Amino acid sequence: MRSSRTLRLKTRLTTLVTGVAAAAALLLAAPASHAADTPLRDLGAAKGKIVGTAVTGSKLTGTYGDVAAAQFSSLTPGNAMKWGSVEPARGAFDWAEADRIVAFAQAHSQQVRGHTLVWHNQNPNWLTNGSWTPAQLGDLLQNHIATEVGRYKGRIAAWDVVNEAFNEDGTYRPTLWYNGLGADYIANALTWARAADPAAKLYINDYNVEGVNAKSTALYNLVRSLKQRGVPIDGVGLQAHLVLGQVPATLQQNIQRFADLGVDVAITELDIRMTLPSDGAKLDRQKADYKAVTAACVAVARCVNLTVWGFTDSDSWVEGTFPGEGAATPYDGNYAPKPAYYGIAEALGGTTAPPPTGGCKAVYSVGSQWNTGFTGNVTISCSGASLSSWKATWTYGAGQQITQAWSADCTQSGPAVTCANASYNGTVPDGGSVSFGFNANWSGSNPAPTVTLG
Ligand code: 9MR
Repeated sequence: MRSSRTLRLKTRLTTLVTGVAAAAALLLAAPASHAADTPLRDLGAAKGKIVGTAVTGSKLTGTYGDVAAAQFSSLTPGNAMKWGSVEPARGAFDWAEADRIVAFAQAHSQQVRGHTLVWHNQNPNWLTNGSWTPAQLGDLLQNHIATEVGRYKGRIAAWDVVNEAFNEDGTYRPTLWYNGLGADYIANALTWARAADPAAKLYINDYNVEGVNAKSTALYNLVRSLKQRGVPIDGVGLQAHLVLGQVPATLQQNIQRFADLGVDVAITELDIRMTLPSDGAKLDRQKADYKAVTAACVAVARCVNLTVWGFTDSDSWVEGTFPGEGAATPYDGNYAPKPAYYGIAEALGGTTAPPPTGGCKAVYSVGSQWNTGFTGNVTISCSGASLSSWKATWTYGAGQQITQAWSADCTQSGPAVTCANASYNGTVPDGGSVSFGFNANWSGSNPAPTVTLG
């Protein structure tokens, strides 16, 4: 415990240093830096809430890993623990990505939400194409749960045991499981999961159950009856894949009614999509929506976890699934926090003002660094403003020397660097961003310069 705490502190320190580099930004409209903002995980802790994100295991390095570790106190594997991922061929298991996420979480003092054991999607072909008697199907499911939950026993805070069991009208979804085993596949799955890891909290998870409606009422009735029967059920997951401007008015009331049944509630897969392209007004609306969802969770003591389904727009399922929609997460594709991020922070009691609207800014960061060289990146982003051409300038304070640049025309004279847009990337639209990169030499120290945008 002590060593993982130390590790986390070290990581946080690294993140802080990176954050200081990221703060080397100049805002055209108003100078402000947010490097000292309290991370979401700490704001959440002060309110008794875990703040999580879905992650892709292979991406947990560099800036993606830094942000995931610094900001979130819980990770959910986006795909890595699904049956099709862990047992693609019968009896041949692949735990690599799931193990990696669990190890990362342990190293950064984060919880893991296991996702998901019983679902109608992302099952292996050998399972879905097989023909099974009910007894065989029940055995397969029991073994799957015992194997996966058993493997991670003691390391998973909560399991989404059953995922998406209902139709929109509140009837049971006809799936492999329901059709083969009847509605009690749910109670059995919960019982088997409890046997495999008595300490893990066991959830039923679904979408379109955020407000009070036919589907959430069916879920409510199921949880009530499971509790009455003594079936182990600890929580309800409200996925919250929402559309801009459509946070259900009954969200808090709905969370409360589940809490009143004596179960925990988690917002498990929050994202709020908009029609692309994004612009300042939509991003502000999205901020208000994220803030409203977070506030509803904050208002109910038993709402224990608020998890976003990917923290960056570069790691979101939305654009691939809803053509023309996207920008659904709290960070843009270049890891710059969007207004939505500050919506979450404010609802968790954060006091730092959001980035000023009506401006463009340039953020300098060091990607990788080795003994003599490093790769740098500058991201120019606009909100409530736009650019048709740009020039970023800075002065190196420790003799750094650029050797090669891409996506910009860079010249260096002594310590003075000037980088102008290339022919194809002068336009930075409202709500958009442009990045360029470079390789450079350094020795002794490599302090981040302040970038001026002109
Ligand atoms: O984010 C997941 C995406 O990468 C997969 O392609 C998709 C396949 O169905 O599943 C996504 O995650 C889903 C989650 O497991 C359950 N709720 C809905 C999520 C978005 O589809």
